[in-house]
Amino acid sequence: MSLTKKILLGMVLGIIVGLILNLAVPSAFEAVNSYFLYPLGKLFINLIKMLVVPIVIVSLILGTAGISDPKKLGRIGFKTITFFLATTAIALVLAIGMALLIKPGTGSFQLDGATFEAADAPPVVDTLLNIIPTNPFGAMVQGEMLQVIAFAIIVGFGLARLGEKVQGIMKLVEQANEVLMYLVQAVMKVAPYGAFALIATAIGGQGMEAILAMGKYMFVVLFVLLLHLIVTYGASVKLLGKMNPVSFIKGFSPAMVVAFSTSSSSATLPVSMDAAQKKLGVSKSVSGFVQPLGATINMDGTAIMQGVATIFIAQVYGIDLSLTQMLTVILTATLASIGTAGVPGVGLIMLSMVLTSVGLPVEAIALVLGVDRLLDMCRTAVNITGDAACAVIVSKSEEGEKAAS
Ligand code: DAS
Repeated sequence: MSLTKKILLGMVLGIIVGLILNLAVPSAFEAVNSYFLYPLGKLFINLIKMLVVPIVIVSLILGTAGISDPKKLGRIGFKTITFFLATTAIALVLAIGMALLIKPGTGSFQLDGATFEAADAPPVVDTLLNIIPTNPFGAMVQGEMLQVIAFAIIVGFGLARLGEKVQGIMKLVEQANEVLMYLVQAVMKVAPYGAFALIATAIGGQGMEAILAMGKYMFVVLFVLLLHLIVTYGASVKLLGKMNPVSFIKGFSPAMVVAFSTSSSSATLPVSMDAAQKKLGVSKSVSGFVQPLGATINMDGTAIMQGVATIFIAQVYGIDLSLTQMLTVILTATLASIGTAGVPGVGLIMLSMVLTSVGLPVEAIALVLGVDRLLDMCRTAVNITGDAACAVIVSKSEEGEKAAS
């Protein structure tokens, strides 16, 4: 049985066990969760988090070093960042628009309105300058992903320029990459069991009634995720990547399932790069640059959750956000999704930054916390699909550049 099928089977069993624990023997949930489900899920998540920083560093150094021509690196970098920012902005406009239209936060459950002071945003110049790490090893230890990315790209650029002189280091990085790919495959063997435990905990702990109570909120997030996948990525892959959107999704689906089960864009990186190169015809150099970068800085699915959650929470508090505040949500959610690694649950942590920026209480995250595990799985699959769509488009356009030159 393929890994994909094993993961899906693990999830179905997790849902069944979660429902049994919640409906038939709720008294047993605490014990079963404490001694079995939680440790199994936590083991799986920790194994993934352990690999994230090394994967991002090694993949990006190799990807950048694989583009020897600085002009080509500049061209690919510009196209990549432009696509990432444009699709994240579209994702947020869709999210906020649908949340305002469907109003998931209005209805029986309302809290008293509250006014909170919005935190002052750090000056933009400092934020940009801080991307260059004064201590790259400190950045790795702290998991400062933007600084880790900057360091990896700069090292990769240096390796590309020095070429033959640094063959030894290149060989070392390539072998480090082999080790990491092996370790990811080994961790993926735990994925079916991890997916089982995580879903059983989510459903066993929250129960279907809580999940249904959050039904409207979940519906809006899932609807916009699907809309973004089909319309934004489908249209861009067809029009700019000259690829049939159905073939795109079918070819990339194995990576989407792994992203769904791991809730980690970075841990799925080896599978998503393999799928992009072997099934979608993306060149190794473009895939090696675009996808590791995207796994960290491009999270459209996360931005969608943050956009909907912010409007949902404002509605629950009976607060009407002004147009300026909505624009602030778009800017903050875009910035928030750039700076963190693709690991489970980061979207919810970054949501606090978005809520603070528009003066909403951070404690309100508790309203969406219970269903976030399920939504994280879905939005992570969308996050990596956006990276793959970008890789297809950039790879296709680079073919055009090569033909023209
Ligand atoms: N789990 C994150 C990722 O890996 C997304 C999120 O937490 O929103 O992309």
